[in-house]
Amino acid sequence: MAQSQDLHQRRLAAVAPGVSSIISSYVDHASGGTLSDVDGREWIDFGSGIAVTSVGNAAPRVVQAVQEQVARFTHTCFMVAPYESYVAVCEQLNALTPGEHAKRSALFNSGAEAVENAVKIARHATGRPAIVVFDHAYHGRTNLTMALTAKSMPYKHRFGPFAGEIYRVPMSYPLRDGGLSGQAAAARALDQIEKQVGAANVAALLIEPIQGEGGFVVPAPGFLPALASWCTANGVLFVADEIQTGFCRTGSWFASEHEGVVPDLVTTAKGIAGGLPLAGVTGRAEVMDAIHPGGLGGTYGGNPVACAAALASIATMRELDLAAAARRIESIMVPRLRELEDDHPEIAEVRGRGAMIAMEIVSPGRDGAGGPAPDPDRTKAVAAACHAAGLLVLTCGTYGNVLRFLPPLVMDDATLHKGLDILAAAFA
Ligand code: PLZ
Repeated sequence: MAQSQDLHQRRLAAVAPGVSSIISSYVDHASGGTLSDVDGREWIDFGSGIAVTSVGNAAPRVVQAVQEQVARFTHTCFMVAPYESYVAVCEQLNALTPGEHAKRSALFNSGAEAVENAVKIARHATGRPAIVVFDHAYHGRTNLTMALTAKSMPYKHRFGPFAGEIYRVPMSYPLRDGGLSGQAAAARALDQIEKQVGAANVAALLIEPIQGEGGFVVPAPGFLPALASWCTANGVLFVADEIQTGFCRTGSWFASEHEGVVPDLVTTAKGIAGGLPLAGVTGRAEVMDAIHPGGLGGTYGGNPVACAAALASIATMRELDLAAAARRIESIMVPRLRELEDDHPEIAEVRGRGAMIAMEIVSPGRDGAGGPAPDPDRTKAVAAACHAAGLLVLTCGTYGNVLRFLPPLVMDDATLHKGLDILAAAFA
């Protein structure tokens, strides 16, 4: 820890404390499933930099593409002088996102920026003001996306006032809603929208097909299709925020596919570019074409180095079939986590899909809403024990009581098992 400790002292003097880190070791280099810190210690990576390095860290193809691009040109601004790779990334997005209809895409820098632009596009194209979001949602930290995000601490606390015309309705959360069916949970949400907002005022319904920061909440089957068909019937755009779930993470290119849902707009980021900052909005051609030239953009959106990394990442996903790799990770991880669940009553549920798997930790008794009482302290303690033993895990959830696992999709089975051994020991 010697070098990390020195770096930490420099950090305390130089870096704003509002930006915090999960571990206090400083990274030197990283690869397909491990991070190595400046003191020579190796960490098994069950976080992928929050679902970003799906193709691995410093993935060979990405490294080569970035090196070639950075030597050709680093930036022109696509709005000033365009280049092929931006167009090629949009072609890939249009081909890979759900639905066979004509599509167009636009590129940005971060997930929050993509979500902001999806809202701009939806409002402009429909001429309506209201955006509907869900309990436990996470969509970013900018002013508009803070309004869309549900959780106050740490994301919104004293950062308001927030943007208007955002309405929040109940999510389908089987562990905490008495196991409502997808149809019943959708009816509950839609009834609120109709009574409290009015369908004719709604531009878009924005939802993560599996919620990320909110707790890896997998809605009951039928919930997403019921919402999507209500949207179609009411001229409301169904916007899938696939920023965390997209690009093979859940065992298919996009999580919407598991329920046969075809969104009108899709936001992407994270896994798209192997760690370089890139994000996209992809949508029906008639929706995207509604925006006047010059209405969308930004200096860096679709930067050529990030686009080169995205094309190499997507090629890697195809070549190595990383959707199948995510399903293989699920088939190894879930049975082992269920064994733990059998031995530890504090594990209320193992859930998720592909390489996006979580465990919700509770204590005996019920919370105010009648669900199992969340145990954020034990969750933190298990995560800390994992970190002490060299396994990097993340927590999430509105109640801070969910341990989540997001390994790179290229992680080999031996490393995966080693990580799960550390987790089991941490529970013991
Ligand atoms: N939408 C579904 O998961 C980012 C953020 C962690 P940015 N999630 C990790 C944190 O504490 O800041 C995310 C997401 C979904 C949007 C975003 C926002 O993406 O690239 O972080 O802006």
